[in-house]
Amino acid sequence: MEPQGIVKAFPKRKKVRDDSGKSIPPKIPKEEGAEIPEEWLKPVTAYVLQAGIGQARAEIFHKQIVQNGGVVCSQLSSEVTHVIVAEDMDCDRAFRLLKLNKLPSGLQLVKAPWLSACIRDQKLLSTAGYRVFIPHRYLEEGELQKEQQEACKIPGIGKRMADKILEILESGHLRKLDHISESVPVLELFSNIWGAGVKTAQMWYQQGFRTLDDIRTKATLTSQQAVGLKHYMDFQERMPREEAAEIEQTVRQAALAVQPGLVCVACGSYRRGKPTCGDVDVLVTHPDGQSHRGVFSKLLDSLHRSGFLTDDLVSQEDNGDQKKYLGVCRLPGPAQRHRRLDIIVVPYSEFACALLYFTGSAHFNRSMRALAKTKGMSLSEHALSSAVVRGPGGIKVASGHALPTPTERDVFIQLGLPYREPSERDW
Ligand code: 8DG
Ligand code: CA
Ligand code: CA
Repeated sequence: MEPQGIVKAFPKRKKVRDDSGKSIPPKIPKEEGAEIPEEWLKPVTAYVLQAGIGQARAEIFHKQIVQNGGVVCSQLSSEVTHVIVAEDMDCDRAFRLLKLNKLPSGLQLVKAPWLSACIRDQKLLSTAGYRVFIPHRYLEEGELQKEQQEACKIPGIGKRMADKILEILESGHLRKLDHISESVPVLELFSNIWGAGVKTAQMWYQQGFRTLDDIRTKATLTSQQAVGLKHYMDFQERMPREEAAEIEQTVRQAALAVQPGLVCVACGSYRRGKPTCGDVDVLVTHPDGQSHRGVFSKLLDSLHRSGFLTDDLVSQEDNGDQKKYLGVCRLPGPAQRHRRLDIIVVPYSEFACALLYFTGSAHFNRSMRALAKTKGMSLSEHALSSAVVRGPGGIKVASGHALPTPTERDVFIQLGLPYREPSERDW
């Protein structure tokens, strides 16, 4: 027969509710004489590792454990189920103090706040989130397998991911993320420099840089990043669409002075009707199909000479017949900010597809390209092409011929879609 503890000889006392409806633990009636232990800590045989907890607190823990039915051992033995450690105790130190090489089976290293929470709630709470994370080197082979089994059972979860899941379950967080969460705002700050991506931002972070001043004084910058840093604040801000219209008009006037009859259209968010624009994307073409030639460099020279273009970022002349410039401009007058400006010169035969592409949105373009693919066509900023032959795995084995698309509408028609106004392409 199971030996009956002193608690079991008494009927269980029901929890009572106070005025607020909150359940409160029953008080041990004074008339019952000596303190009668509650049973809920019965499964716990604890050893309190005093380091970092302090003698006074350790004594309170001892008293509470015993009073609630648990057992306290004065040293670590095979009966101990829970070692109570200070909240900031790390695994290496705990193992050193406990003189352990491996974690004995059935033993948990639990942080003191777990015990405090149990005492507060007067019940045995789960140790999840309070356990000290135990790296593999401290686990017995059997324990290790047992721990990994569960997480690895989930389809698609490999050992490395299972380890991370375990760490989160055991300790309540993933140490790798401690570092990441600190670096996130800095990485964001750095990657907002035009020309600096996440990789560069990470490299700078690893080099110990934390502020834009660090970058300015200590980092090695490409010429684009130097421009990006110089205009950091201006580039963070979107411009009102009225300003985008003035920039478009400035480019148009310069273009018409270079070559009469040129068509200049601000695309991107401006054409989609957005109230503010991150930059201005001006598409330039000539309806005679010829006179766009030679315009690119003449137009840029003119805009440089007038002082409208202040910095250059990229001048890409090798995209088929299209020429693309990325740079920085500023409207004349006081208190004007530097703005990002893209100028793209295209042959008239590609105008509709270029207009469609540079109007976006980027997400809309992706959807359109995906749709074209399902119909055996391919859509780019140059053309809508038909009869693309794809082999296994979707690899293009024969390129199609460009379909005539004099207007954006023709692209929609060829794809079997109803026309969408630019303002309806914002997804
Ligand atoms: P914004 O400048 O106001 O922030 O918005 P946007 O005008 O829509 O974006 P953008 O960066 O200036 O790009 C202009 C168009 O270029 C965009 O609407 C669609 C097209 N485009 C794509 N893919 C990509 C891409 O990967 N990056 C960029 N920058 N543009 C792209 O179709
Ligand atoms: Ca834009
Ligand atoms: Ca742009």
